[in-house]
Parts: sequence; C-alpha cells; structure tokens
Amino acid sequence: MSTGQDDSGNDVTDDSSGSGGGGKAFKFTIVDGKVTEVFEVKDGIEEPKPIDDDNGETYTVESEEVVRTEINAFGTEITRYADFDGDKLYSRISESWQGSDDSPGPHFRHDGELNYLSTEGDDSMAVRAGEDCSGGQGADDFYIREAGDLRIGDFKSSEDNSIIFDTGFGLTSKEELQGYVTDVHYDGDDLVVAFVNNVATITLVGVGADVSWDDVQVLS
Ligand SMILES: [Ca+2]
Ligand SMILES: [Ca+2]
Ligand SMILES: [Ca+2]
Repeated sequence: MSTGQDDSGNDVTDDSSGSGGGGKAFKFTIVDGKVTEVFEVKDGIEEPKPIDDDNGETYTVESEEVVRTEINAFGTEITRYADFDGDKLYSRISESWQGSDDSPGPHFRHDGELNYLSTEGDDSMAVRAGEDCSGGQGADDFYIREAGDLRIGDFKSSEDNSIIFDTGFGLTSKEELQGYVTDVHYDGDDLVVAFVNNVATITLVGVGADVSWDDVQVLS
C-alpha cells in the first residue's frame, strides 16, 4: 500500500492509496464467476489465504465487487472488496456485522455497512488501527469498534461529524465510557485520548478545538 494520504478523502476511483483498505490489499482468482483463490498482498508479497477452511466462509462475485461472508458462533460478518482502478489489487471497501443477542461474542449495535473509503457525502466510516481514517466532506460518522492506536484524520464538529463507540462490550452511556478514559491531552493541534491500560488511544489529527463530548455517541 502507498502511504500517500489523500487529503480530500474523496477520490474513490483510486483504491490503491489514501484512507481505504485498512492497510491491506487483496487479490482474487476468479474462474467462471467463482472465487477460487484469495491472496493478501503486503509490501508486494502475496500470501495465500485459505477459503472455507471451516465451512463458515464464502466468497461471491457481485458485479464489480467480491463479497466475503463469514458465519461463526457470534454472528455474520460481510466484507466487500473492489478494484476501481483495474490493477487487480482489491481494497476492502466496507464491512457489516449482524450478531445474535444470545451469543457470547461482542454485541455490536450498528448493523449497517461501515465504509473504508470515504465520499463527499455523509459516510459511516470504520476506524481501524494502522491508518488515518478520513471521511472527506460531509457529516461523517466515525465508528470505533476495535482497540488499538486509532487515528481520525479530518474530524470536524463544525461539519456535524460524530464519533460513535460501538465496542460490543455493552457500554450504555458517555459517562460510563468517560470512566475508562485515563488521559486527554493536546499534541500540537492533535487531540489524544487514552483509555485504561492503554488498550486504545484515539488521536484526532489537527482537530484543534473543533470537538467536544457532544460529538460522541455510545451504542455499545
Ligand atoms: Ca486496485
Ligand atoms: Ca464524507
Ligand atoms: Ca467530514
């Protein structure tokens, strides 16, 4: 993956750079409309990934996209991949999760799609460790579902952006979430929020004063 950052966050025709994909690219061998091989590509090296090794995972081809569906004891995860620029390298473009309430797993509340690539409109973005997540123009929602060192590249309260915690661990209020915050400080214009035991930090790059707890929602 290129480390070049697409500052606009709006160019969805180029899936090889910018904020999409969570730092990974994928290659698929497609024969007669069926995915027969999957490779993860990192730094130009292709690693084969097993398909359906546990009978829980299927790949289908839907027009220009490859769709991976994984069903496990906790729920169903659907990941979509696309290759907009035709270089055979696919990026993850979205994920969605549907869990069952009586499973022991994480109970995420948002069951719509979360996107890796932004548009000029209002996006629901998946914030993943490893890259700055940018929403581009529009009133974007940034969803926090995993721990790690998370970075949001273009948070703007004045654009009606929101940070939505959907951790799956049953948090019910901002007050409860704030109980896990151990440090909040500015590093230049970047706001850094640290959580207990350093399980996660969230950095709002260049946000300055354009954010408050009013921009935060807690789903789970
Ligand atoms: Ca591509
Ligand atoms: Ca947007
Ligand atoms: Ca935005």
